[in-house]
Amino acid sequence: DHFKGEPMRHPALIRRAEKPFNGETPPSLLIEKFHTPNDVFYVRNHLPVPQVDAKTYSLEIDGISLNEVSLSLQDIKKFPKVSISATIQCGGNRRTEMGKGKPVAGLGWTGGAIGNAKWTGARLVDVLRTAGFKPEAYKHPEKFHVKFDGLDTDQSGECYGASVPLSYLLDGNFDAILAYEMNDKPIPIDHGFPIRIVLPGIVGARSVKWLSRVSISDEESQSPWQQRDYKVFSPSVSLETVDFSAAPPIMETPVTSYICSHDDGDKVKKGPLKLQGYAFSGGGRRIIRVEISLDKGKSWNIAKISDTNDTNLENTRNWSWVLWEANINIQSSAEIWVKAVDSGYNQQPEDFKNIWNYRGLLATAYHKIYLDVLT
Ligand code: MTE
Ligand code: MO
Repeated sequence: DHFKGEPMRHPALIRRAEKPFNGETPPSLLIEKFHTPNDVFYVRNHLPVPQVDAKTYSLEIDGISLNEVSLSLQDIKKFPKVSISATIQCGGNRRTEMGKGKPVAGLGWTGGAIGNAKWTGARLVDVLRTAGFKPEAYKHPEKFHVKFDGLDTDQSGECYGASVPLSYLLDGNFDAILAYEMNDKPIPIDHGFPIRIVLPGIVGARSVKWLSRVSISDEESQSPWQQRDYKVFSPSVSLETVDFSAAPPIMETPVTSYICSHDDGDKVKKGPLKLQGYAFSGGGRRIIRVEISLDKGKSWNIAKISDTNDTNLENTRNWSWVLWEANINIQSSAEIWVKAVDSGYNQQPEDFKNIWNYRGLLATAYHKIYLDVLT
């Protein structure tokens, strides 16, 4: 059994698959804290969890214009210690809603395949410098890719892998962290112990856990999660007709928002009601506004959004979600809509119709729930 060494999981996680393990955070727990507690942070594994011994762990660095270097966990801890606050979200978050109109393929996540944490470790660029990394060595950075391999492998020995264009790393406002702490504790096994790369503002699939190798290459990672999954195609493309080379892998993610305090179909009392949830946008864009409608968009209430409170951390951009709350007055049963606006003035689509894709990825339409008012 390739799964016999799996860690214990918190009973509150909503289990979506067992082998490999996948569990989402109940939305009601997401709104309790700005930093999601480690033990209830969603888990998205594609393969069995690898057994890693921190004493013998080593990270290999190699590739174009780099010297081959091998670093122990102790070596990595000697680099300047940096902490950032960043949200990680699965590309499949909210897939269930997209699948309501027309079925989609993939794990049935509701809105809990997302979490926000304080990540602490070494900056990737600092570590790469020990392998001789010099930005000037790459004349056309968009032609190079930074590839990440995990220690988790399938039965044929193929590991989980992902890559990002080198241009992300050369951007001085991008915080790529080789994290060994999550919320001030060693990274839990399920989240990549002893080292995971955290690539903030980018779809969760690229933040490789149990990191074994970083390379600079003139091609993308050839892993199926880079080449086939985690790409978004036109609504008219199906698994039968898809040309995987026709779309790039998802990187920065679009603006989204979610109501966490209530479920679709909940019964509530007539009168004042507090709604709560989260909103997030990728690429380091801030959430500037969250709006609630009780009348299908005829009028909107502005929600109060949390301070992202990152002043003690070393974020170069806003990589974290906001938690929001809105005090409404509900007089009769209604559909409640939420939408968010980010600092690029991007807004969510009103419904899933024209963003539907057969894998159910980037399901970022307005979140709509029906509340039944007791009379
Ligand atoms: N890294 C490895 N090595 N193996 C994986 O299966 N899953 C990816 C990413 N990194 C994965 C991985 C995906 S799709 C997501 S959404 C995030 O990890 C989930 O991170 P989490 O389990 O810490 O929440
Ligand atoms: Mo994911």
